[in-house]
Amino acid sequence: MEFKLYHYWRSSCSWRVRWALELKKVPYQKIAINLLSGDQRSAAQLERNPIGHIPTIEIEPGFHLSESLAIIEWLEERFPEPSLLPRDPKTRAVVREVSHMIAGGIQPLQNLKVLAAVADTAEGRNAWAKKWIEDGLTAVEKRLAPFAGSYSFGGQITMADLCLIPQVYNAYRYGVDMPSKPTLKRIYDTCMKTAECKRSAPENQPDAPAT
Ligand SMILES: N[C@@H](CCC(=O)N[C@@H](CS)C(=O)NCC(=O)O)C(=O)O
Repeated sequence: MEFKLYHYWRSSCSWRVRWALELKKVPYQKIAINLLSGDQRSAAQLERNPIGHIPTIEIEPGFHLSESLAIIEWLEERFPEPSLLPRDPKTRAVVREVSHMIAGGIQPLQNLKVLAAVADTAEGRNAWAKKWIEDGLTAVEKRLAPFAGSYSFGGQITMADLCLIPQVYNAYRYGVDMPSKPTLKRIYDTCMKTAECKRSAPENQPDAPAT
């Protein structure tokens, strides 16, 4: 049976999971949940994920899993190759640390429902998102510098890259200064050239608006 991924083209959390599925060559079907229309709060999506977020994956009829890092960890256990975690236990733990810094400490602050609650104007929402992405990525730059190679952790694409690249993509959207984060910028440029990253990128999703 093919997995069903409930996602949105521009959702950074969805991109993490799409990229993992591409890397592990797992076939899946994409079902668009339009965040701007509020589809994440439809009765059907709340049934799948009561907090009203995407991504959600259906791994067998009636069995859904949400939270991108839980989905990626499940994929890692179910489809171990290529691995998205290094073998060394300490480095493995730091991969998880950086993934959670982004998934727990940066992305939630720019969620649509948070932006709507913190400011009434697009200008105010953009300034808030930019401030917290800037703050968070400055910390990630510092934390990753000693570990980084072509990717966040040496020469292996890990779960940390799956979190980082969509976050840097959003940093560009909000006008965050990236030249001051040379490690992150280098990793972003390298990853964006890989086939799986490109295939899972927002603009290449069927629900992305035609340009
Ligand atoms: N911690 C969750 C966060 C999921 C999340 O915040 N998803 C966003 C899109 S990236 C969303 O559904 N937002 C809906 C909203 O703000 O109403 C994960 O990693 O999957």
